[in-house]
Amino acid sequence: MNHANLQESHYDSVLNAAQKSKKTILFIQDKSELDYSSKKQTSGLGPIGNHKGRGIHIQTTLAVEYDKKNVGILGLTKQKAWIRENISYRKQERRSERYKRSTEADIWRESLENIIKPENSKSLWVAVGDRGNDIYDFISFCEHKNWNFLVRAKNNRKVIAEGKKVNLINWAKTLPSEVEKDIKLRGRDGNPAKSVTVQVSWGKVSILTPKNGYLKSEAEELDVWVLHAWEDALDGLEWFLLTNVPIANQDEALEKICWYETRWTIEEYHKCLKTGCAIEKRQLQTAQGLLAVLGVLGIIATKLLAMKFFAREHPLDKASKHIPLPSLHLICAYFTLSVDDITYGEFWRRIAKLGGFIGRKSDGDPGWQTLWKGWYRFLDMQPAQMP
Ligand SMILES: [Mn+2]
Repeated sequence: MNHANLQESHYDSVLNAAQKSKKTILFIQDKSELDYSSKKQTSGLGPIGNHKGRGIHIQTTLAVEYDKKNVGILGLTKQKAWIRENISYRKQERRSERYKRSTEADIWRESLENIIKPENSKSLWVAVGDRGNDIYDFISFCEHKNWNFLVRAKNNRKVIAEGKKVNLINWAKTLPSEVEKDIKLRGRDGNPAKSVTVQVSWGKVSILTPKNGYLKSEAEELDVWVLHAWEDALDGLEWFLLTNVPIANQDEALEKICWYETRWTIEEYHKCLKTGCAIEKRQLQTAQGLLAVLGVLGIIATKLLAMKFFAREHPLDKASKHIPLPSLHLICAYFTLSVDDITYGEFWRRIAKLGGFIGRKSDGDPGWQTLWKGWYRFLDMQPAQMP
């Protein structure tokens, strides 16, 4: 079994759930690297980072149900894992030749290719990505295949705005603020979480086919909206977002920003995969073995992520509504709690306690490591059951 065929049936069931949903579905993509530099005995790995480290590259597409109040994790519709080759083509290869070859930039587009939206579906499907996803070929693909997209702009590309040829970012900066929005920033690198207020403006532009000589497509003009969100502070938050979903008013502009705020779920997924299941600490002889392990753990990470989100958003729901009774009886017997009274939030904290979470008031939410450990202990308590 390899990574791809271990995950295939998971993709199918997630896609099935997305097709049945009536809510907006965000297909959030991002890249990450699994670092095995310290595992000298593992063969078959390739360069990562600045080519000094060794490991595996992954690109994950996470399907998320979105509405104004809640975010529901459905799971993966694609996860690609690959090992970069050691040799550098780039020296001998001409630029035009390089672009003929399938490159890592194509993965953003390829990740959407297996996702088919039924024609009678009334829900909105949107592909969401960060600055790495600001790729002309991706935008053009979305236009031609009727995919909605929302990506953070990186390139100050040539566009036509108000009948004039301008640079996208420069032009977007000239648009006056039309509305304000509060954005919650997660705590990062030891900094606490905080909320900031951003100004929001937007406008319509046409993207021109870049003239770099490598394009597979004919020259075309793609109509998109650019959204500028910025904090009035030195080094404050600033986003330039590109989307082909029309923006006609303030509400529609703010909604796009909410979608982009939801993008951090993919970062949380990769974090869960790395710190929770400690995938980078696995000792295996070959990279092929690691890829197969990723096939399984990559799916388990979506289940933990889904439960963590659910517990955060519905902490007071009765656990008996969502957790199979035999499992609930186990936890309640272990901690001497009442099966009828226990809430989903409490159930979840108890799982974390099994993994070593102490749970004093000052401890905040349990982290990925204790949740993952607790989940495994919990599964061990249930005879002959797999996740
Ligand atoms: Mn990224």
